[in-house]
Amino acid sequence: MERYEKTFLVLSAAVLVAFLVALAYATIAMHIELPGKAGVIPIKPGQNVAAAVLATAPFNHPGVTKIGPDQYQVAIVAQAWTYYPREIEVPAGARVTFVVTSVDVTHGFEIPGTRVNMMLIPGYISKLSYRFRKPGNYRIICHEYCGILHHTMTAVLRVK
Ligand SMILES: [Cu+2]
Repeated sequence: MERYEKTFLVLSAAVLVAFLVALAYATIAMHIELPGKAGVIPIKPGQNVAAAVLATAPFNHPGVTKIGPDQYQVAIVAQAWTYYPREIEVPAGARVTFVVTSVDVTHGFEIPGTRVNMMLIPGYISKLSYRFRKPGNYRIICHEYCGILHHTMTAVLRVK
């Protein structure tokens, strides 16, 4: 075997092992994973995803709901190239649980400067809780390329 061939094989194997370690670290240590079974929109045979999403609570009435003392649920529907609703208001310091889904293609849901960062897959429900301690306007952005107007896909979260 050529010396270079051997080096190439060893390097290839090392890169593969490095990727597997990174994948294991992301799933086991950082808990980055796809939404589980609990977060699926029930779709009837012949029904399209958009109709199913809009017929399923809480997405039939998206928006902010007080679910407990100092706890709020924010239901959001993502669609190329906007979010419903586009303006959300929550009190500072409260625990905010985002329940988000997409009606068409894969979208993103990120609030820069926080750990709020989810992928929205059509028919799946993405859920994440966060406490906004600092009042201000937070921009919600789509960070999964979703078409020609992807860069315009934003919403505003006002923390008062
Ligand atoms: Cu996008």
